[in-house]
Amino acid sequence: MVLPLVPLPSSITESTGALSLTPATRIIVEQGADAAASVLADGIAERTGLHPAIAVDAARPGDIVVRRTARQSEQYTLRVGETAQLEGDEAGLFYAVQTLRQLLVTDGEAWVLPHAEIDDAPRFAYRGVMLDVARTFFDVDTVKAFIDRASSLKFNRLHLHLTDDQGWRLQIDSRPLLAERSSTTAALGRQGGYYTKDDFREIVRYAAAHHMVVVPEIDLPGHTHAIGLAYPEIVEEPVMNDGLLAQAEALSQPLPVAGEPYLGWGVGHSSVKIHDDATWEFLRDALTELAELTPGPYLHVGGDECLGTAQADFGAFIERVTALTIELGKTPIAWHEAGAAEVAEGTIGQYWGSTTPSGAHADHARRFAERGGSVIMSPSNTAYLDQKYDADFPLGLDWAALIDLQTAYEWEPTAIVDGLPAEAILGVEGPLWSETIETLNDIDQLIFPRVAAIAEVAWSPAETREWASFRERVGVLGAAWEAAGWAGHRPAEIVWSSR
Ligand code: TNX
Repeated sequence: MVLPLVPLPSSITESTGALSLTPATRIIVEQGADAAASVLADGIAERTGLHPAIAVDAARPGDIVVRRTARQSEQYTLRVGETAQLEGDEAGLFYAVQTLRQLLVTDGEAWVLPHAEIDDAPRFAYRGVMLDVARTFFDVDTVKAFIDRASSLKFNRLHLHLTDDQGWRLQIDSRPLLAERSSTTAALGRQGGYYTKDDFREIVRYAAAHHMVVVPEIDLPGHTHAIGLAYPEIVEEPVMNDGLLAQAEALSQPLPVAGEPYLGWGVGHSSVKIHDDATWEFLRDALTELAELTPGPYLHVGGDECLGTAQADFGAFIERVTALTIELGKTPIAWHEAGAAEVAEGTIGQYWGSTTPSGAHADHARRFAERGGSVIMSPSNTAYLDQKYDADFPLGLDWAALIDLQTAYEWEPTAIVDGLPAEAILGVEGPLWSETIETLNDIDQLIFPRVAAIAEVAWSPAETREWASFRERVGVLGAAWEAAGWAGHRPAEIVWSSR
């Protein structure tokens, strides 16, 4: 049977035989590998029901040895023979553990690890998933569940889309009305909510324990209608656009009205007042508190879909907000439209155009590299986790594409924007927008199995990626997801094995 490893490691050498797990199996910890040992013990217990003891001792045949070494970060090796040996730095060991969990197979009676030698390291430094907690608010436990899923596939960035027209989801002490008023609703009249600062710290802590860095986004200057429920003086009157009007009519959704909660999901109608001092006092306060709460290096400042804003005003805003972010000690990230402006040096762009760029999208993406920054690739017709698999799929939108698993898999991040040097591609992210989803089960339906495809694009060497191989591996890995309670979609593209 094929080894169900996703993302595919850089190098695998299989040999015959297998190490059997028994109640006597121990985890031997060497050189401060305690964290990885306990993650491994939990993972084995969850999958097999066995509870290996953790010990500091000489290894005996059948033991699993976890050894921390000063390898390059995120690299690891895994050797399964008479014993199993895991080596890496802290992040590398965490990934070695994820690989070992995927290797666990049952022959009907016992749980075994097939003999193999694996050497592995990621292709891209930034391997992200995004969760939109603005259109639907997801509580801390759901965010943790999302982290469990993503980290098992070696994603290392959790982008939280914390604010949008429908709601503001983070407590800001200097602007208490955001939590009190701007957070109370969500799209389609769903219940709102927000994270207290302690909630947010808990998400950051849990993410870090899973080697994921939180990338918080305050979407600006558009997608800001909700701010106007609390601080109307800094938000412009809504400006309608044809797309919004047509969509509102087709879906019988309300239009945005200043000062009232916006329950539709049309875009492009809102903006903060770009030239007012009060706006910048607000932004300085909010972004300062966010920067203090965020140990990671990035703040995402949005920049998408400002359809009612004059280009010169948009440019002035982006220039100033990216400079402010740097002043606060963080690296700004912005959606690719911001590349039309003089972004601060080092700003990272997030490309969400098509795999065949239209209009000025490619120019915008290149601009980040020209200004000493880099680009995260999230092409909406392959990497968007919120798009439907097929026309009949009950969840998801379809404006970018219908994205089946093969489409989510077969794209190459370096082949999209001509003239963007490969070194300027920081990585890959799969965004999950939440207009049409409400529950963890809905999340699972949209992300599994496609999030595995994005994981492999982000992690595995380009020359080893092959749909036929991925298809087979996912078909076997599905059983492990099911055992974990991750009830994803089961498209007919895959032959799903039952074990
Ligand atoms: C476009 S992608 C948006 C979001 C929507 C999403 C739905 C991007 C930067 N903006 O506001 O939620 O489409 O697919």
